[in-house]
Amino acid sequence: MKVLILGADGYLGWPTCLYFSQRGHEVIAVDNYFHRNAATEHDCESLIPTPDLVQRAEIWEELTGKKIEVHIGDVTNYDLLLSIFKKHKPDTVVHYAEQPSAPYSMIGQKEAAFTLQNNLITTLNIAYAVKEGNPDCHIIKLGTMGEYGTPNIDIEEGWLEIEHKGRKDKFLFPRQAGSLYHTTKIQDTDLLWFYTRMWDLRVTDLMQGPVYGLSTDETDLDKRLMPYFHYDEIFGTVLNRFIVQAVAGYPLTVFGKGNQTRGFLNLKDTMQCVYLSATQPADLGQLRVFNQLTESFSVNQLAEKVKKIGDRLGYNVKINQIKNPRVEKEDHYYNVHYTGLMELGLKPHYLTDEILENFFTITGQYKNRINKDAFFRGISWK
Ligand code: USQ
Repeated sequence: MKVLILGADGYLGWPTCLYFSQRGHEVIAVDNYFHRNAATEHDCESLIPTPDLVQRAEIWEELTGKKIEVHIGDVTNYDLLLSIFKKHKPDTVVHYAEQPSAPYSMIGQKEAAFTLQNNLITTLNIAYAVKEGNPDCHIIKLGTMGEYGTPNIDIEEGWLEIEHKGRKDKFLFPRQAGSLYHTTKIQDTDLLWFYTRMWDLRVTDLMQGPVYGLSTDETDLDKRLMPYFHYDEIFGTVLNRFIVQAVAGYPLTVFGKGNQTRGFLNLKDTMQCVYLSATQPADLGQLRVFNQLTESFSVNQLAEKVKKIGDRLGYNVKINQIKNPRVEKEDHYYNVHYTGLMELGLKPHYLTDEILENFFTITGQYKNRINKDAFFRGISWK
């Protein structure tokens, strides 16, 4: 398979490049270094020293003899994207080329405008590049569980059959986002659904929950191959932040009551989900939606788990409930259906004590690089 990975330098993008390359597929990697530049601008660099994408591809080739072709460029530039599509004719495109942070999208007008423009134009360009460059190409888009919000009914896998005044039809599950970033993910699902109906695209939309971890079989080969790992308030996800906070001796930042519940998954399982979707693609004219999570936890449950293992390792972990800077329900119903990826063959790595211990061990090696000022800046939703 030829796989085009857009947003290849990011936390998920780079391990995905390695995962496909290791399994013998031809990988073309594209990134514009948005998140590196934003991390420098906001003083929240990766915990782990991370060579740039070109250097990492060279390191990978030295170690394995496998080549990843890198293009540094912006997917909002349609001519660039189309030329890549025409040159490589990918079988699959994996779309990570979005501004991925809810807090970033809520900083102010400039960041909101960037998020809206970047996330919608990249998605639009991909739909056009597939149509004009290789109409058979399977689009795998990273969506988010946050598109559904926290409704007071079960969350189905993408679609909902509705009976209204004696008639039935099937619709995308109702969505109500909790940040501008999540709103753009709803909008890009809508864009792809529109063009799937118009042009018979084949699309898989992976509605992913917050990811944790910094280790895959491929990134473990060499420290220089590890993912760009955020623990800061802007780009870090909650469990990744809690582990680094515990290592730094900083009280865990539980927002509000901490009963907010989300569906989580290990970084290794993101790799599996994307790979299983690519090797068993959607049909032409199908928007296939999978809910991408392996288990649900409240923020409090995560904090307790981190404290238990951290204390056992001698970190004396404190938990601090702070005023929630976000606007979100702190007590809510949460029951998600997610059987589709299991049916494709997903074998989950659940959040065991052993996985947490291993996470502490790796993170502890970078303790002297932790910037405590990045943990909390109070980016407010109001
Ligand atoms: N939270 C805390 N303390 C923190 C950080 C977060 O209590 O220090 C809480 C938040 O208030 C929220 C929950 O933890 O209730 C999850 O927050 P998060 O920062 O881990 O995740 P979120 O902002 O929702 O976004 C992340 C990724 C995004 C992805 C999304 C999946 O950055 O790209 O789409 O997870 S989901 O949350 O299911 O929408």
